[in-house]
Amino acid sequence: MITFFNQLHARHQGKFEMFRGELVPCFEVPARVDHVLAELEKRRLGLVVVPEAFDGSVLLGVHSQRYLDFLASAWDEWVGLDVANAERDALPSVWPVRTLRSEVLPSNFAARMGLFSMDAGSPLTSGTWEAARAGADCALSAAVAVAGGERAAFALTRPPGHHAGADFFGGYCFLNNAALAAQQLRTQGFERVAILDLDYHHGNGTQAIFYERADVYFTSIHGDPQTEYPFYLGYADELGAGAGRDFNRNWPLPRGTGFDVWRATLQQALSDIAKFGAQALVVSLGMDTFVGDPIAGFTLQTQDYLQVGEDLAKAGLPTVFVFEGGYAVADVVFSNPGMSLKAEEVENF
Ligand code: SP5
Ligand code: ZN
Repeated sequence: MITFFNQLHARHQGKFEMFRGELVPCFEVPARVDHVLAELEKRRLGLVVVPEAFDGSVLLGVHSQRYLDFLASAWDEWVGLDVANAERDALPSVWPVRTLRSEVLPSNFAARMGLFSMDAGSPLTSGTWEAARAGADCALSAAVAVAGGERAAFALTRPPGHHAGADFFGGYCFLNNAALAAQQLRTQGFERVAILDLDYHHGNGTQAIFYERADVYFTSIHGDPQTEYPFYLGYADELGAGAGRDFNRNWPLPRGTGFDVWRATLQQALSDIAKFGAQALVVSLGMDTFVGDPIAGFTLQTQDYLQVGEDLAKAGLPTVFVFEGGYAVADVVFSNPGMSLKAEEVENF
């Protein structure tokens, strides 16, 4: 399997996120993908390639112009407010919730930070835009490779993407890499594309982007949003709308769910993907389902991921894997012979 990786990911390096009234060190750190890369190279598990740089207009297939304009200029604006900001991450602190207007574009920077975000856990840093663009390039390149005949391609990216919507960031995500990959597959001739989101957290951004479309089926297995982030989306009654009715399916599972139940759910999701008639698959590959993950609540073990890989391979579809969450930094290591995945037993995070 070919892997796309760009070292520019490390340009996004948040310091703190808001948690229970204080700023705590970020969980989403550059070391996450560096560990995976080191293991891929050690085991010689296929080519690791730097992606081509795509034109910014490709992002408009998924994101709004005003959101992209904001992201591109946000850091300069932040430092423009106060040169001392160069040493600080930018975090939002005010949001246009119900009854407030979101179609107006305020000139105030803090107001736009809130307009274009969903939480205070996703710091915007000097290199966020550069890293996110490089990540999107990885996802797009993986889709191009699969469209060109590769059976599977892996976008080893960060920051992750599946919480990012058409016009907002959050959940550590800025550009929706899985959505961009799916859209690219559509553009290159696959009529029906399925997205299978295996991250512990519901992929609210991806769901919303395709919610009214029948050509991209979205399904997600995740911690029940009654208790788990992102809380406000990911319930079982979200089935799609308009032309997209019945092309969205969620599988919320309680915190503490183990592999037997999780795998039975995966079989159901894969069966629905087959019924949909998918011609290509995008897997939002969050590894925060691992038992040792510091911010999640499922209990999958290292050896379980080998079976996950087998189950996915049996689906028999050209597949783009896009890395999402997974915060047990030293444990989240993959082997990918023919798409199987493995989290290596190393010391606890
Ligand atoms: C891509 C992805 O996995 N995003 C997850 C975003 C989760 N954000 C909320 C994290 C809450 C952190 N809780 C810390 C608990 C420490 N004991
Ligand atoms: Zn996650």
